[in-house]
Amino acid sequence: MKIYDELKWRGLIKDVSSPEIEEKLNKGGMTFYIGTDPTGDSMHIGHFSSFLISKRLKDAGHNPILLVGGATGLIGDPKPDAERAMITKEEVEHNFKCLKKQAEDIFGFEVVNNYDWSKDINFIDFLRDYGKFFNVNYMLNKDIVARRLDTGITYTEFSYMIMQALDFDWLYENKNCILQVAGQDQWGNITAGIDLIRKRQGKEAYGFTMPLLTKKDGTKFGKTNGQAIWLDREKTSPYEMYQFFINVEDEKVIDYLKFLTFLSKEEIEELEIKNNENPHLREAHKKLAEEVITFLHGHEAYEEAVRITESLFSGNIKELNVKEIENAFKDVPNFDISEDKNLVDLLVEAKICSSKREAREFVSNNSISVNGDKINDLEFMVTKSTTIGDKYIVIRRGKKQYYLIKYL
Ligand code: 383
Repeated sequence: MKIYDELKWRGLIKDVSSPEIEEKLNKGGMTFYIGTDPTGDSMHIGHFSSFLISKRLKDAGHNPILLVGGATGLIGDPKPDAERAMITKEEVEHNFKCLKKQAEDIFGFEVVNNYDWSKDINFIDFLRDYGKFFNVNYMLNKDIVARRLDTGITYTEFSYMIMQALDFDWLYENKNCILQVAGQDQWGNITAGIDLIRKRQGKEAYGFTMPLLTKKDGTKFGKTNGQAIWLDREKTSPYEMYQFFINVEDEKVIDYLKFLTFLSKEEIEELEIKNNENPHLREAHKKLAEEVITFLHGHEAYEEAVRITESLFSGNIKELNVKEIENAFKDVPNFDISEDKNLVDLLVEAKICSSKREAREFVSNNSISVNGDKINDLEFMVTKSTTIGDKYIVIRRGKKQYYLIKYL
């Protein structure tokens, strides 16, 4: 399949600046760029779905540049709802370093910083050399600015599109970069760049956007309990990522496979049939988790995530090592002990039960398990030898309420 048809089939084309893009994409040989701002110290799944385009286009014979916006990060791309809080220069610098490393590690491409060419432009030159090409009326009509007029937008954020346009203009002139790619929220900024290049250099540049990934109800994809799914494994462990993908909506899993993996049309169509016929087997979900986690963190991390999941499911918690326990129970309530304890007392002290009476009841009812084993002995002692790896005791109350006890 030609690259343009493949991108279309995957649902990765939203707006295109010109019908010529199809032919240009299929031909290969274009230098293109995609950018991100250092507003945080890690990218998340939303960034990932767009940045993957760099690999897809590279495989089709184009030449990628990844931009991390050390300059634009200091200004802030206007959001539709409200002005951003300004972040400190130190923070932008720190985030920049993290994102640059992350982008290089994950995608393996050259990363450029727009601070390098923006920092020395003085205010007077800026207004003379760039400001003159921007009609205020044109700027006011850009979707994102228009949406902010009622609630207000500062001059700082209003100027953002000029900075991004200036980047495209600079990359065109200095790196022969003729295409910019991004998520659909960037359409206004991309067209601002194309227009600037046309006016200032008299050249034709191109751009296209991809749709944002959404859930069934149209809201943004990529969060659990309000928390983003980060690409940094210290922030979202491979196990957490596995849980996230295993639980995505059946109706959307095929879309996510198209967006987030390199599986072929045939492979995805086969998974689609399996998903329709036997959704409870979750084969499409499992493959999605496998592909993304292996791409980001390697095969070992993926296998560890599966092992944790299976151990929790079967109750074989003792099979897990200390690291896996820490991973699996990162977010459950925890409690430290430094001496042997009667289980009933521990259940009360660790607030797993609200009273001794309740604790005894739970234990007698077979509702408490320690490291996966049901304990119904009211005299049971939790000791060092109960621990996994000399450190942890996992208590489960009822079907799935977990608590982590650390024996200091
Ligand atoms: C800055 C300077 C440029 C080109 C791009 C930029 C960043 C851009 C932006 N991008 C988003 C971000 O940084 O704000 N103004 O979080 C997101 N991107 C990508 C994609 C996306 C966009 O990093 O749609 C989601 O991930 O384009 O929201 O010269």
